Amino acid sequence: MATKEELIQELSDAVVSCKKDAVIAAVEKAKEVMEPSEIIEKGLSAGMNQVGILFERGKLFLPHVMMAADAMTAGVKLLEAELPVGTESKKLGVIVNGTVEGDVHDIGKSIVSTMLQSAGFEVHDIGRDVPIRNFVEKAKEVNADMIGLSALMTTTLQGQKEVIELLKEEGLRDKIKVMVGGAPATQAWADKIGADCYAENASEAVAKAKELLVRE
Ligand code: B12
Repeated sequence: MATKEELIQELSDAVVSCKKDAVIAAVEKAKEVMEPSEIIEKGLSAGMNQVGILFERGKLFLPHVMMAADAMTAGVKLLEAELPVGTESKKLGVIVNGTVEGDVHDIGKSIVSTMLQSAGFEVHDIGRDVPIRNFVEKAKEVNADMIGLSALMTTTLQGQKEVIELLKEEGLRDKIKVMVGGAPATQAWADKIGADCYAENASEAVAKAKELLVRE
């Protein structure tokens, strides 16, 4: 029987190998002893980060990154069915979540949506490369308590600030909280643009959303 550390390594290696079959096999094995959120965060995401490092160093090329992304997505899809369905009779809050304009990275954003949903929030995932105005329009349409903004590139981070500015212009800033995330985002950035919170990963996003939206 493999140890947890070995399973985590296998999950990560499977993503780096860019092979969907290897990822699915590793997830099936890990499911027996690990929680889905742990498989995603400690195993699959670690592998994807490794892919990012190899890409940066010129050791992997874009087609490989795309294959690794596909393989990771297949693993996450397999686990979605295992995540608890939000069982609260009353939803914890309504959240609109998406990746800002100009940015097609959506793996992390989708994990955040899935985890928030399974924690009991009503989540409206509006996808990737989403125009600034659409975040605000969707939030109005569904009467959102919070907007989640993902950005994976330094060049698209600015979009998070623009959504906050548009909320202010529309007089909605006091009613709608804003949570930012994505690899280049930091707590310092969140403070600078006046976001209500920053979360480094999906588990932290759930904890922070609860802190901000759930009142006993
Ligand atoms: C996979 C990947 C891709 C895939 C994306 C597939 C997809 N469907 O998402 C593809 C191949 C399409 C791609 C394309 C490009 N990519 Co790319 N990509 C990556 C890579 C390797 C991994 C990203 C990832 O999925 N990580 C795994 C997930 C689980 O982690 P995550 O996204 O960080 O999400 C977690 C947290 O950040 C957080 N989080 C995420 N979103 C949110 C939202 C909220 C509200 C909260 C609270 C938290 C939160 O929680 C998540 C779960 O724990 C990164 C490298 C890296 N280190 O990030 C580069 C990277 C982001 N890409 C990069 C680049 C340059 C590009 C391209 C421009 C390449 C090109 N020359 O065409 C294009 C971008 C096109 C565009 N307009 O967007 C650069 C960005 C550099 C920069 N300027 O900052 C990076 C950093 C690589 C590098 N070092 O050069 N890419």
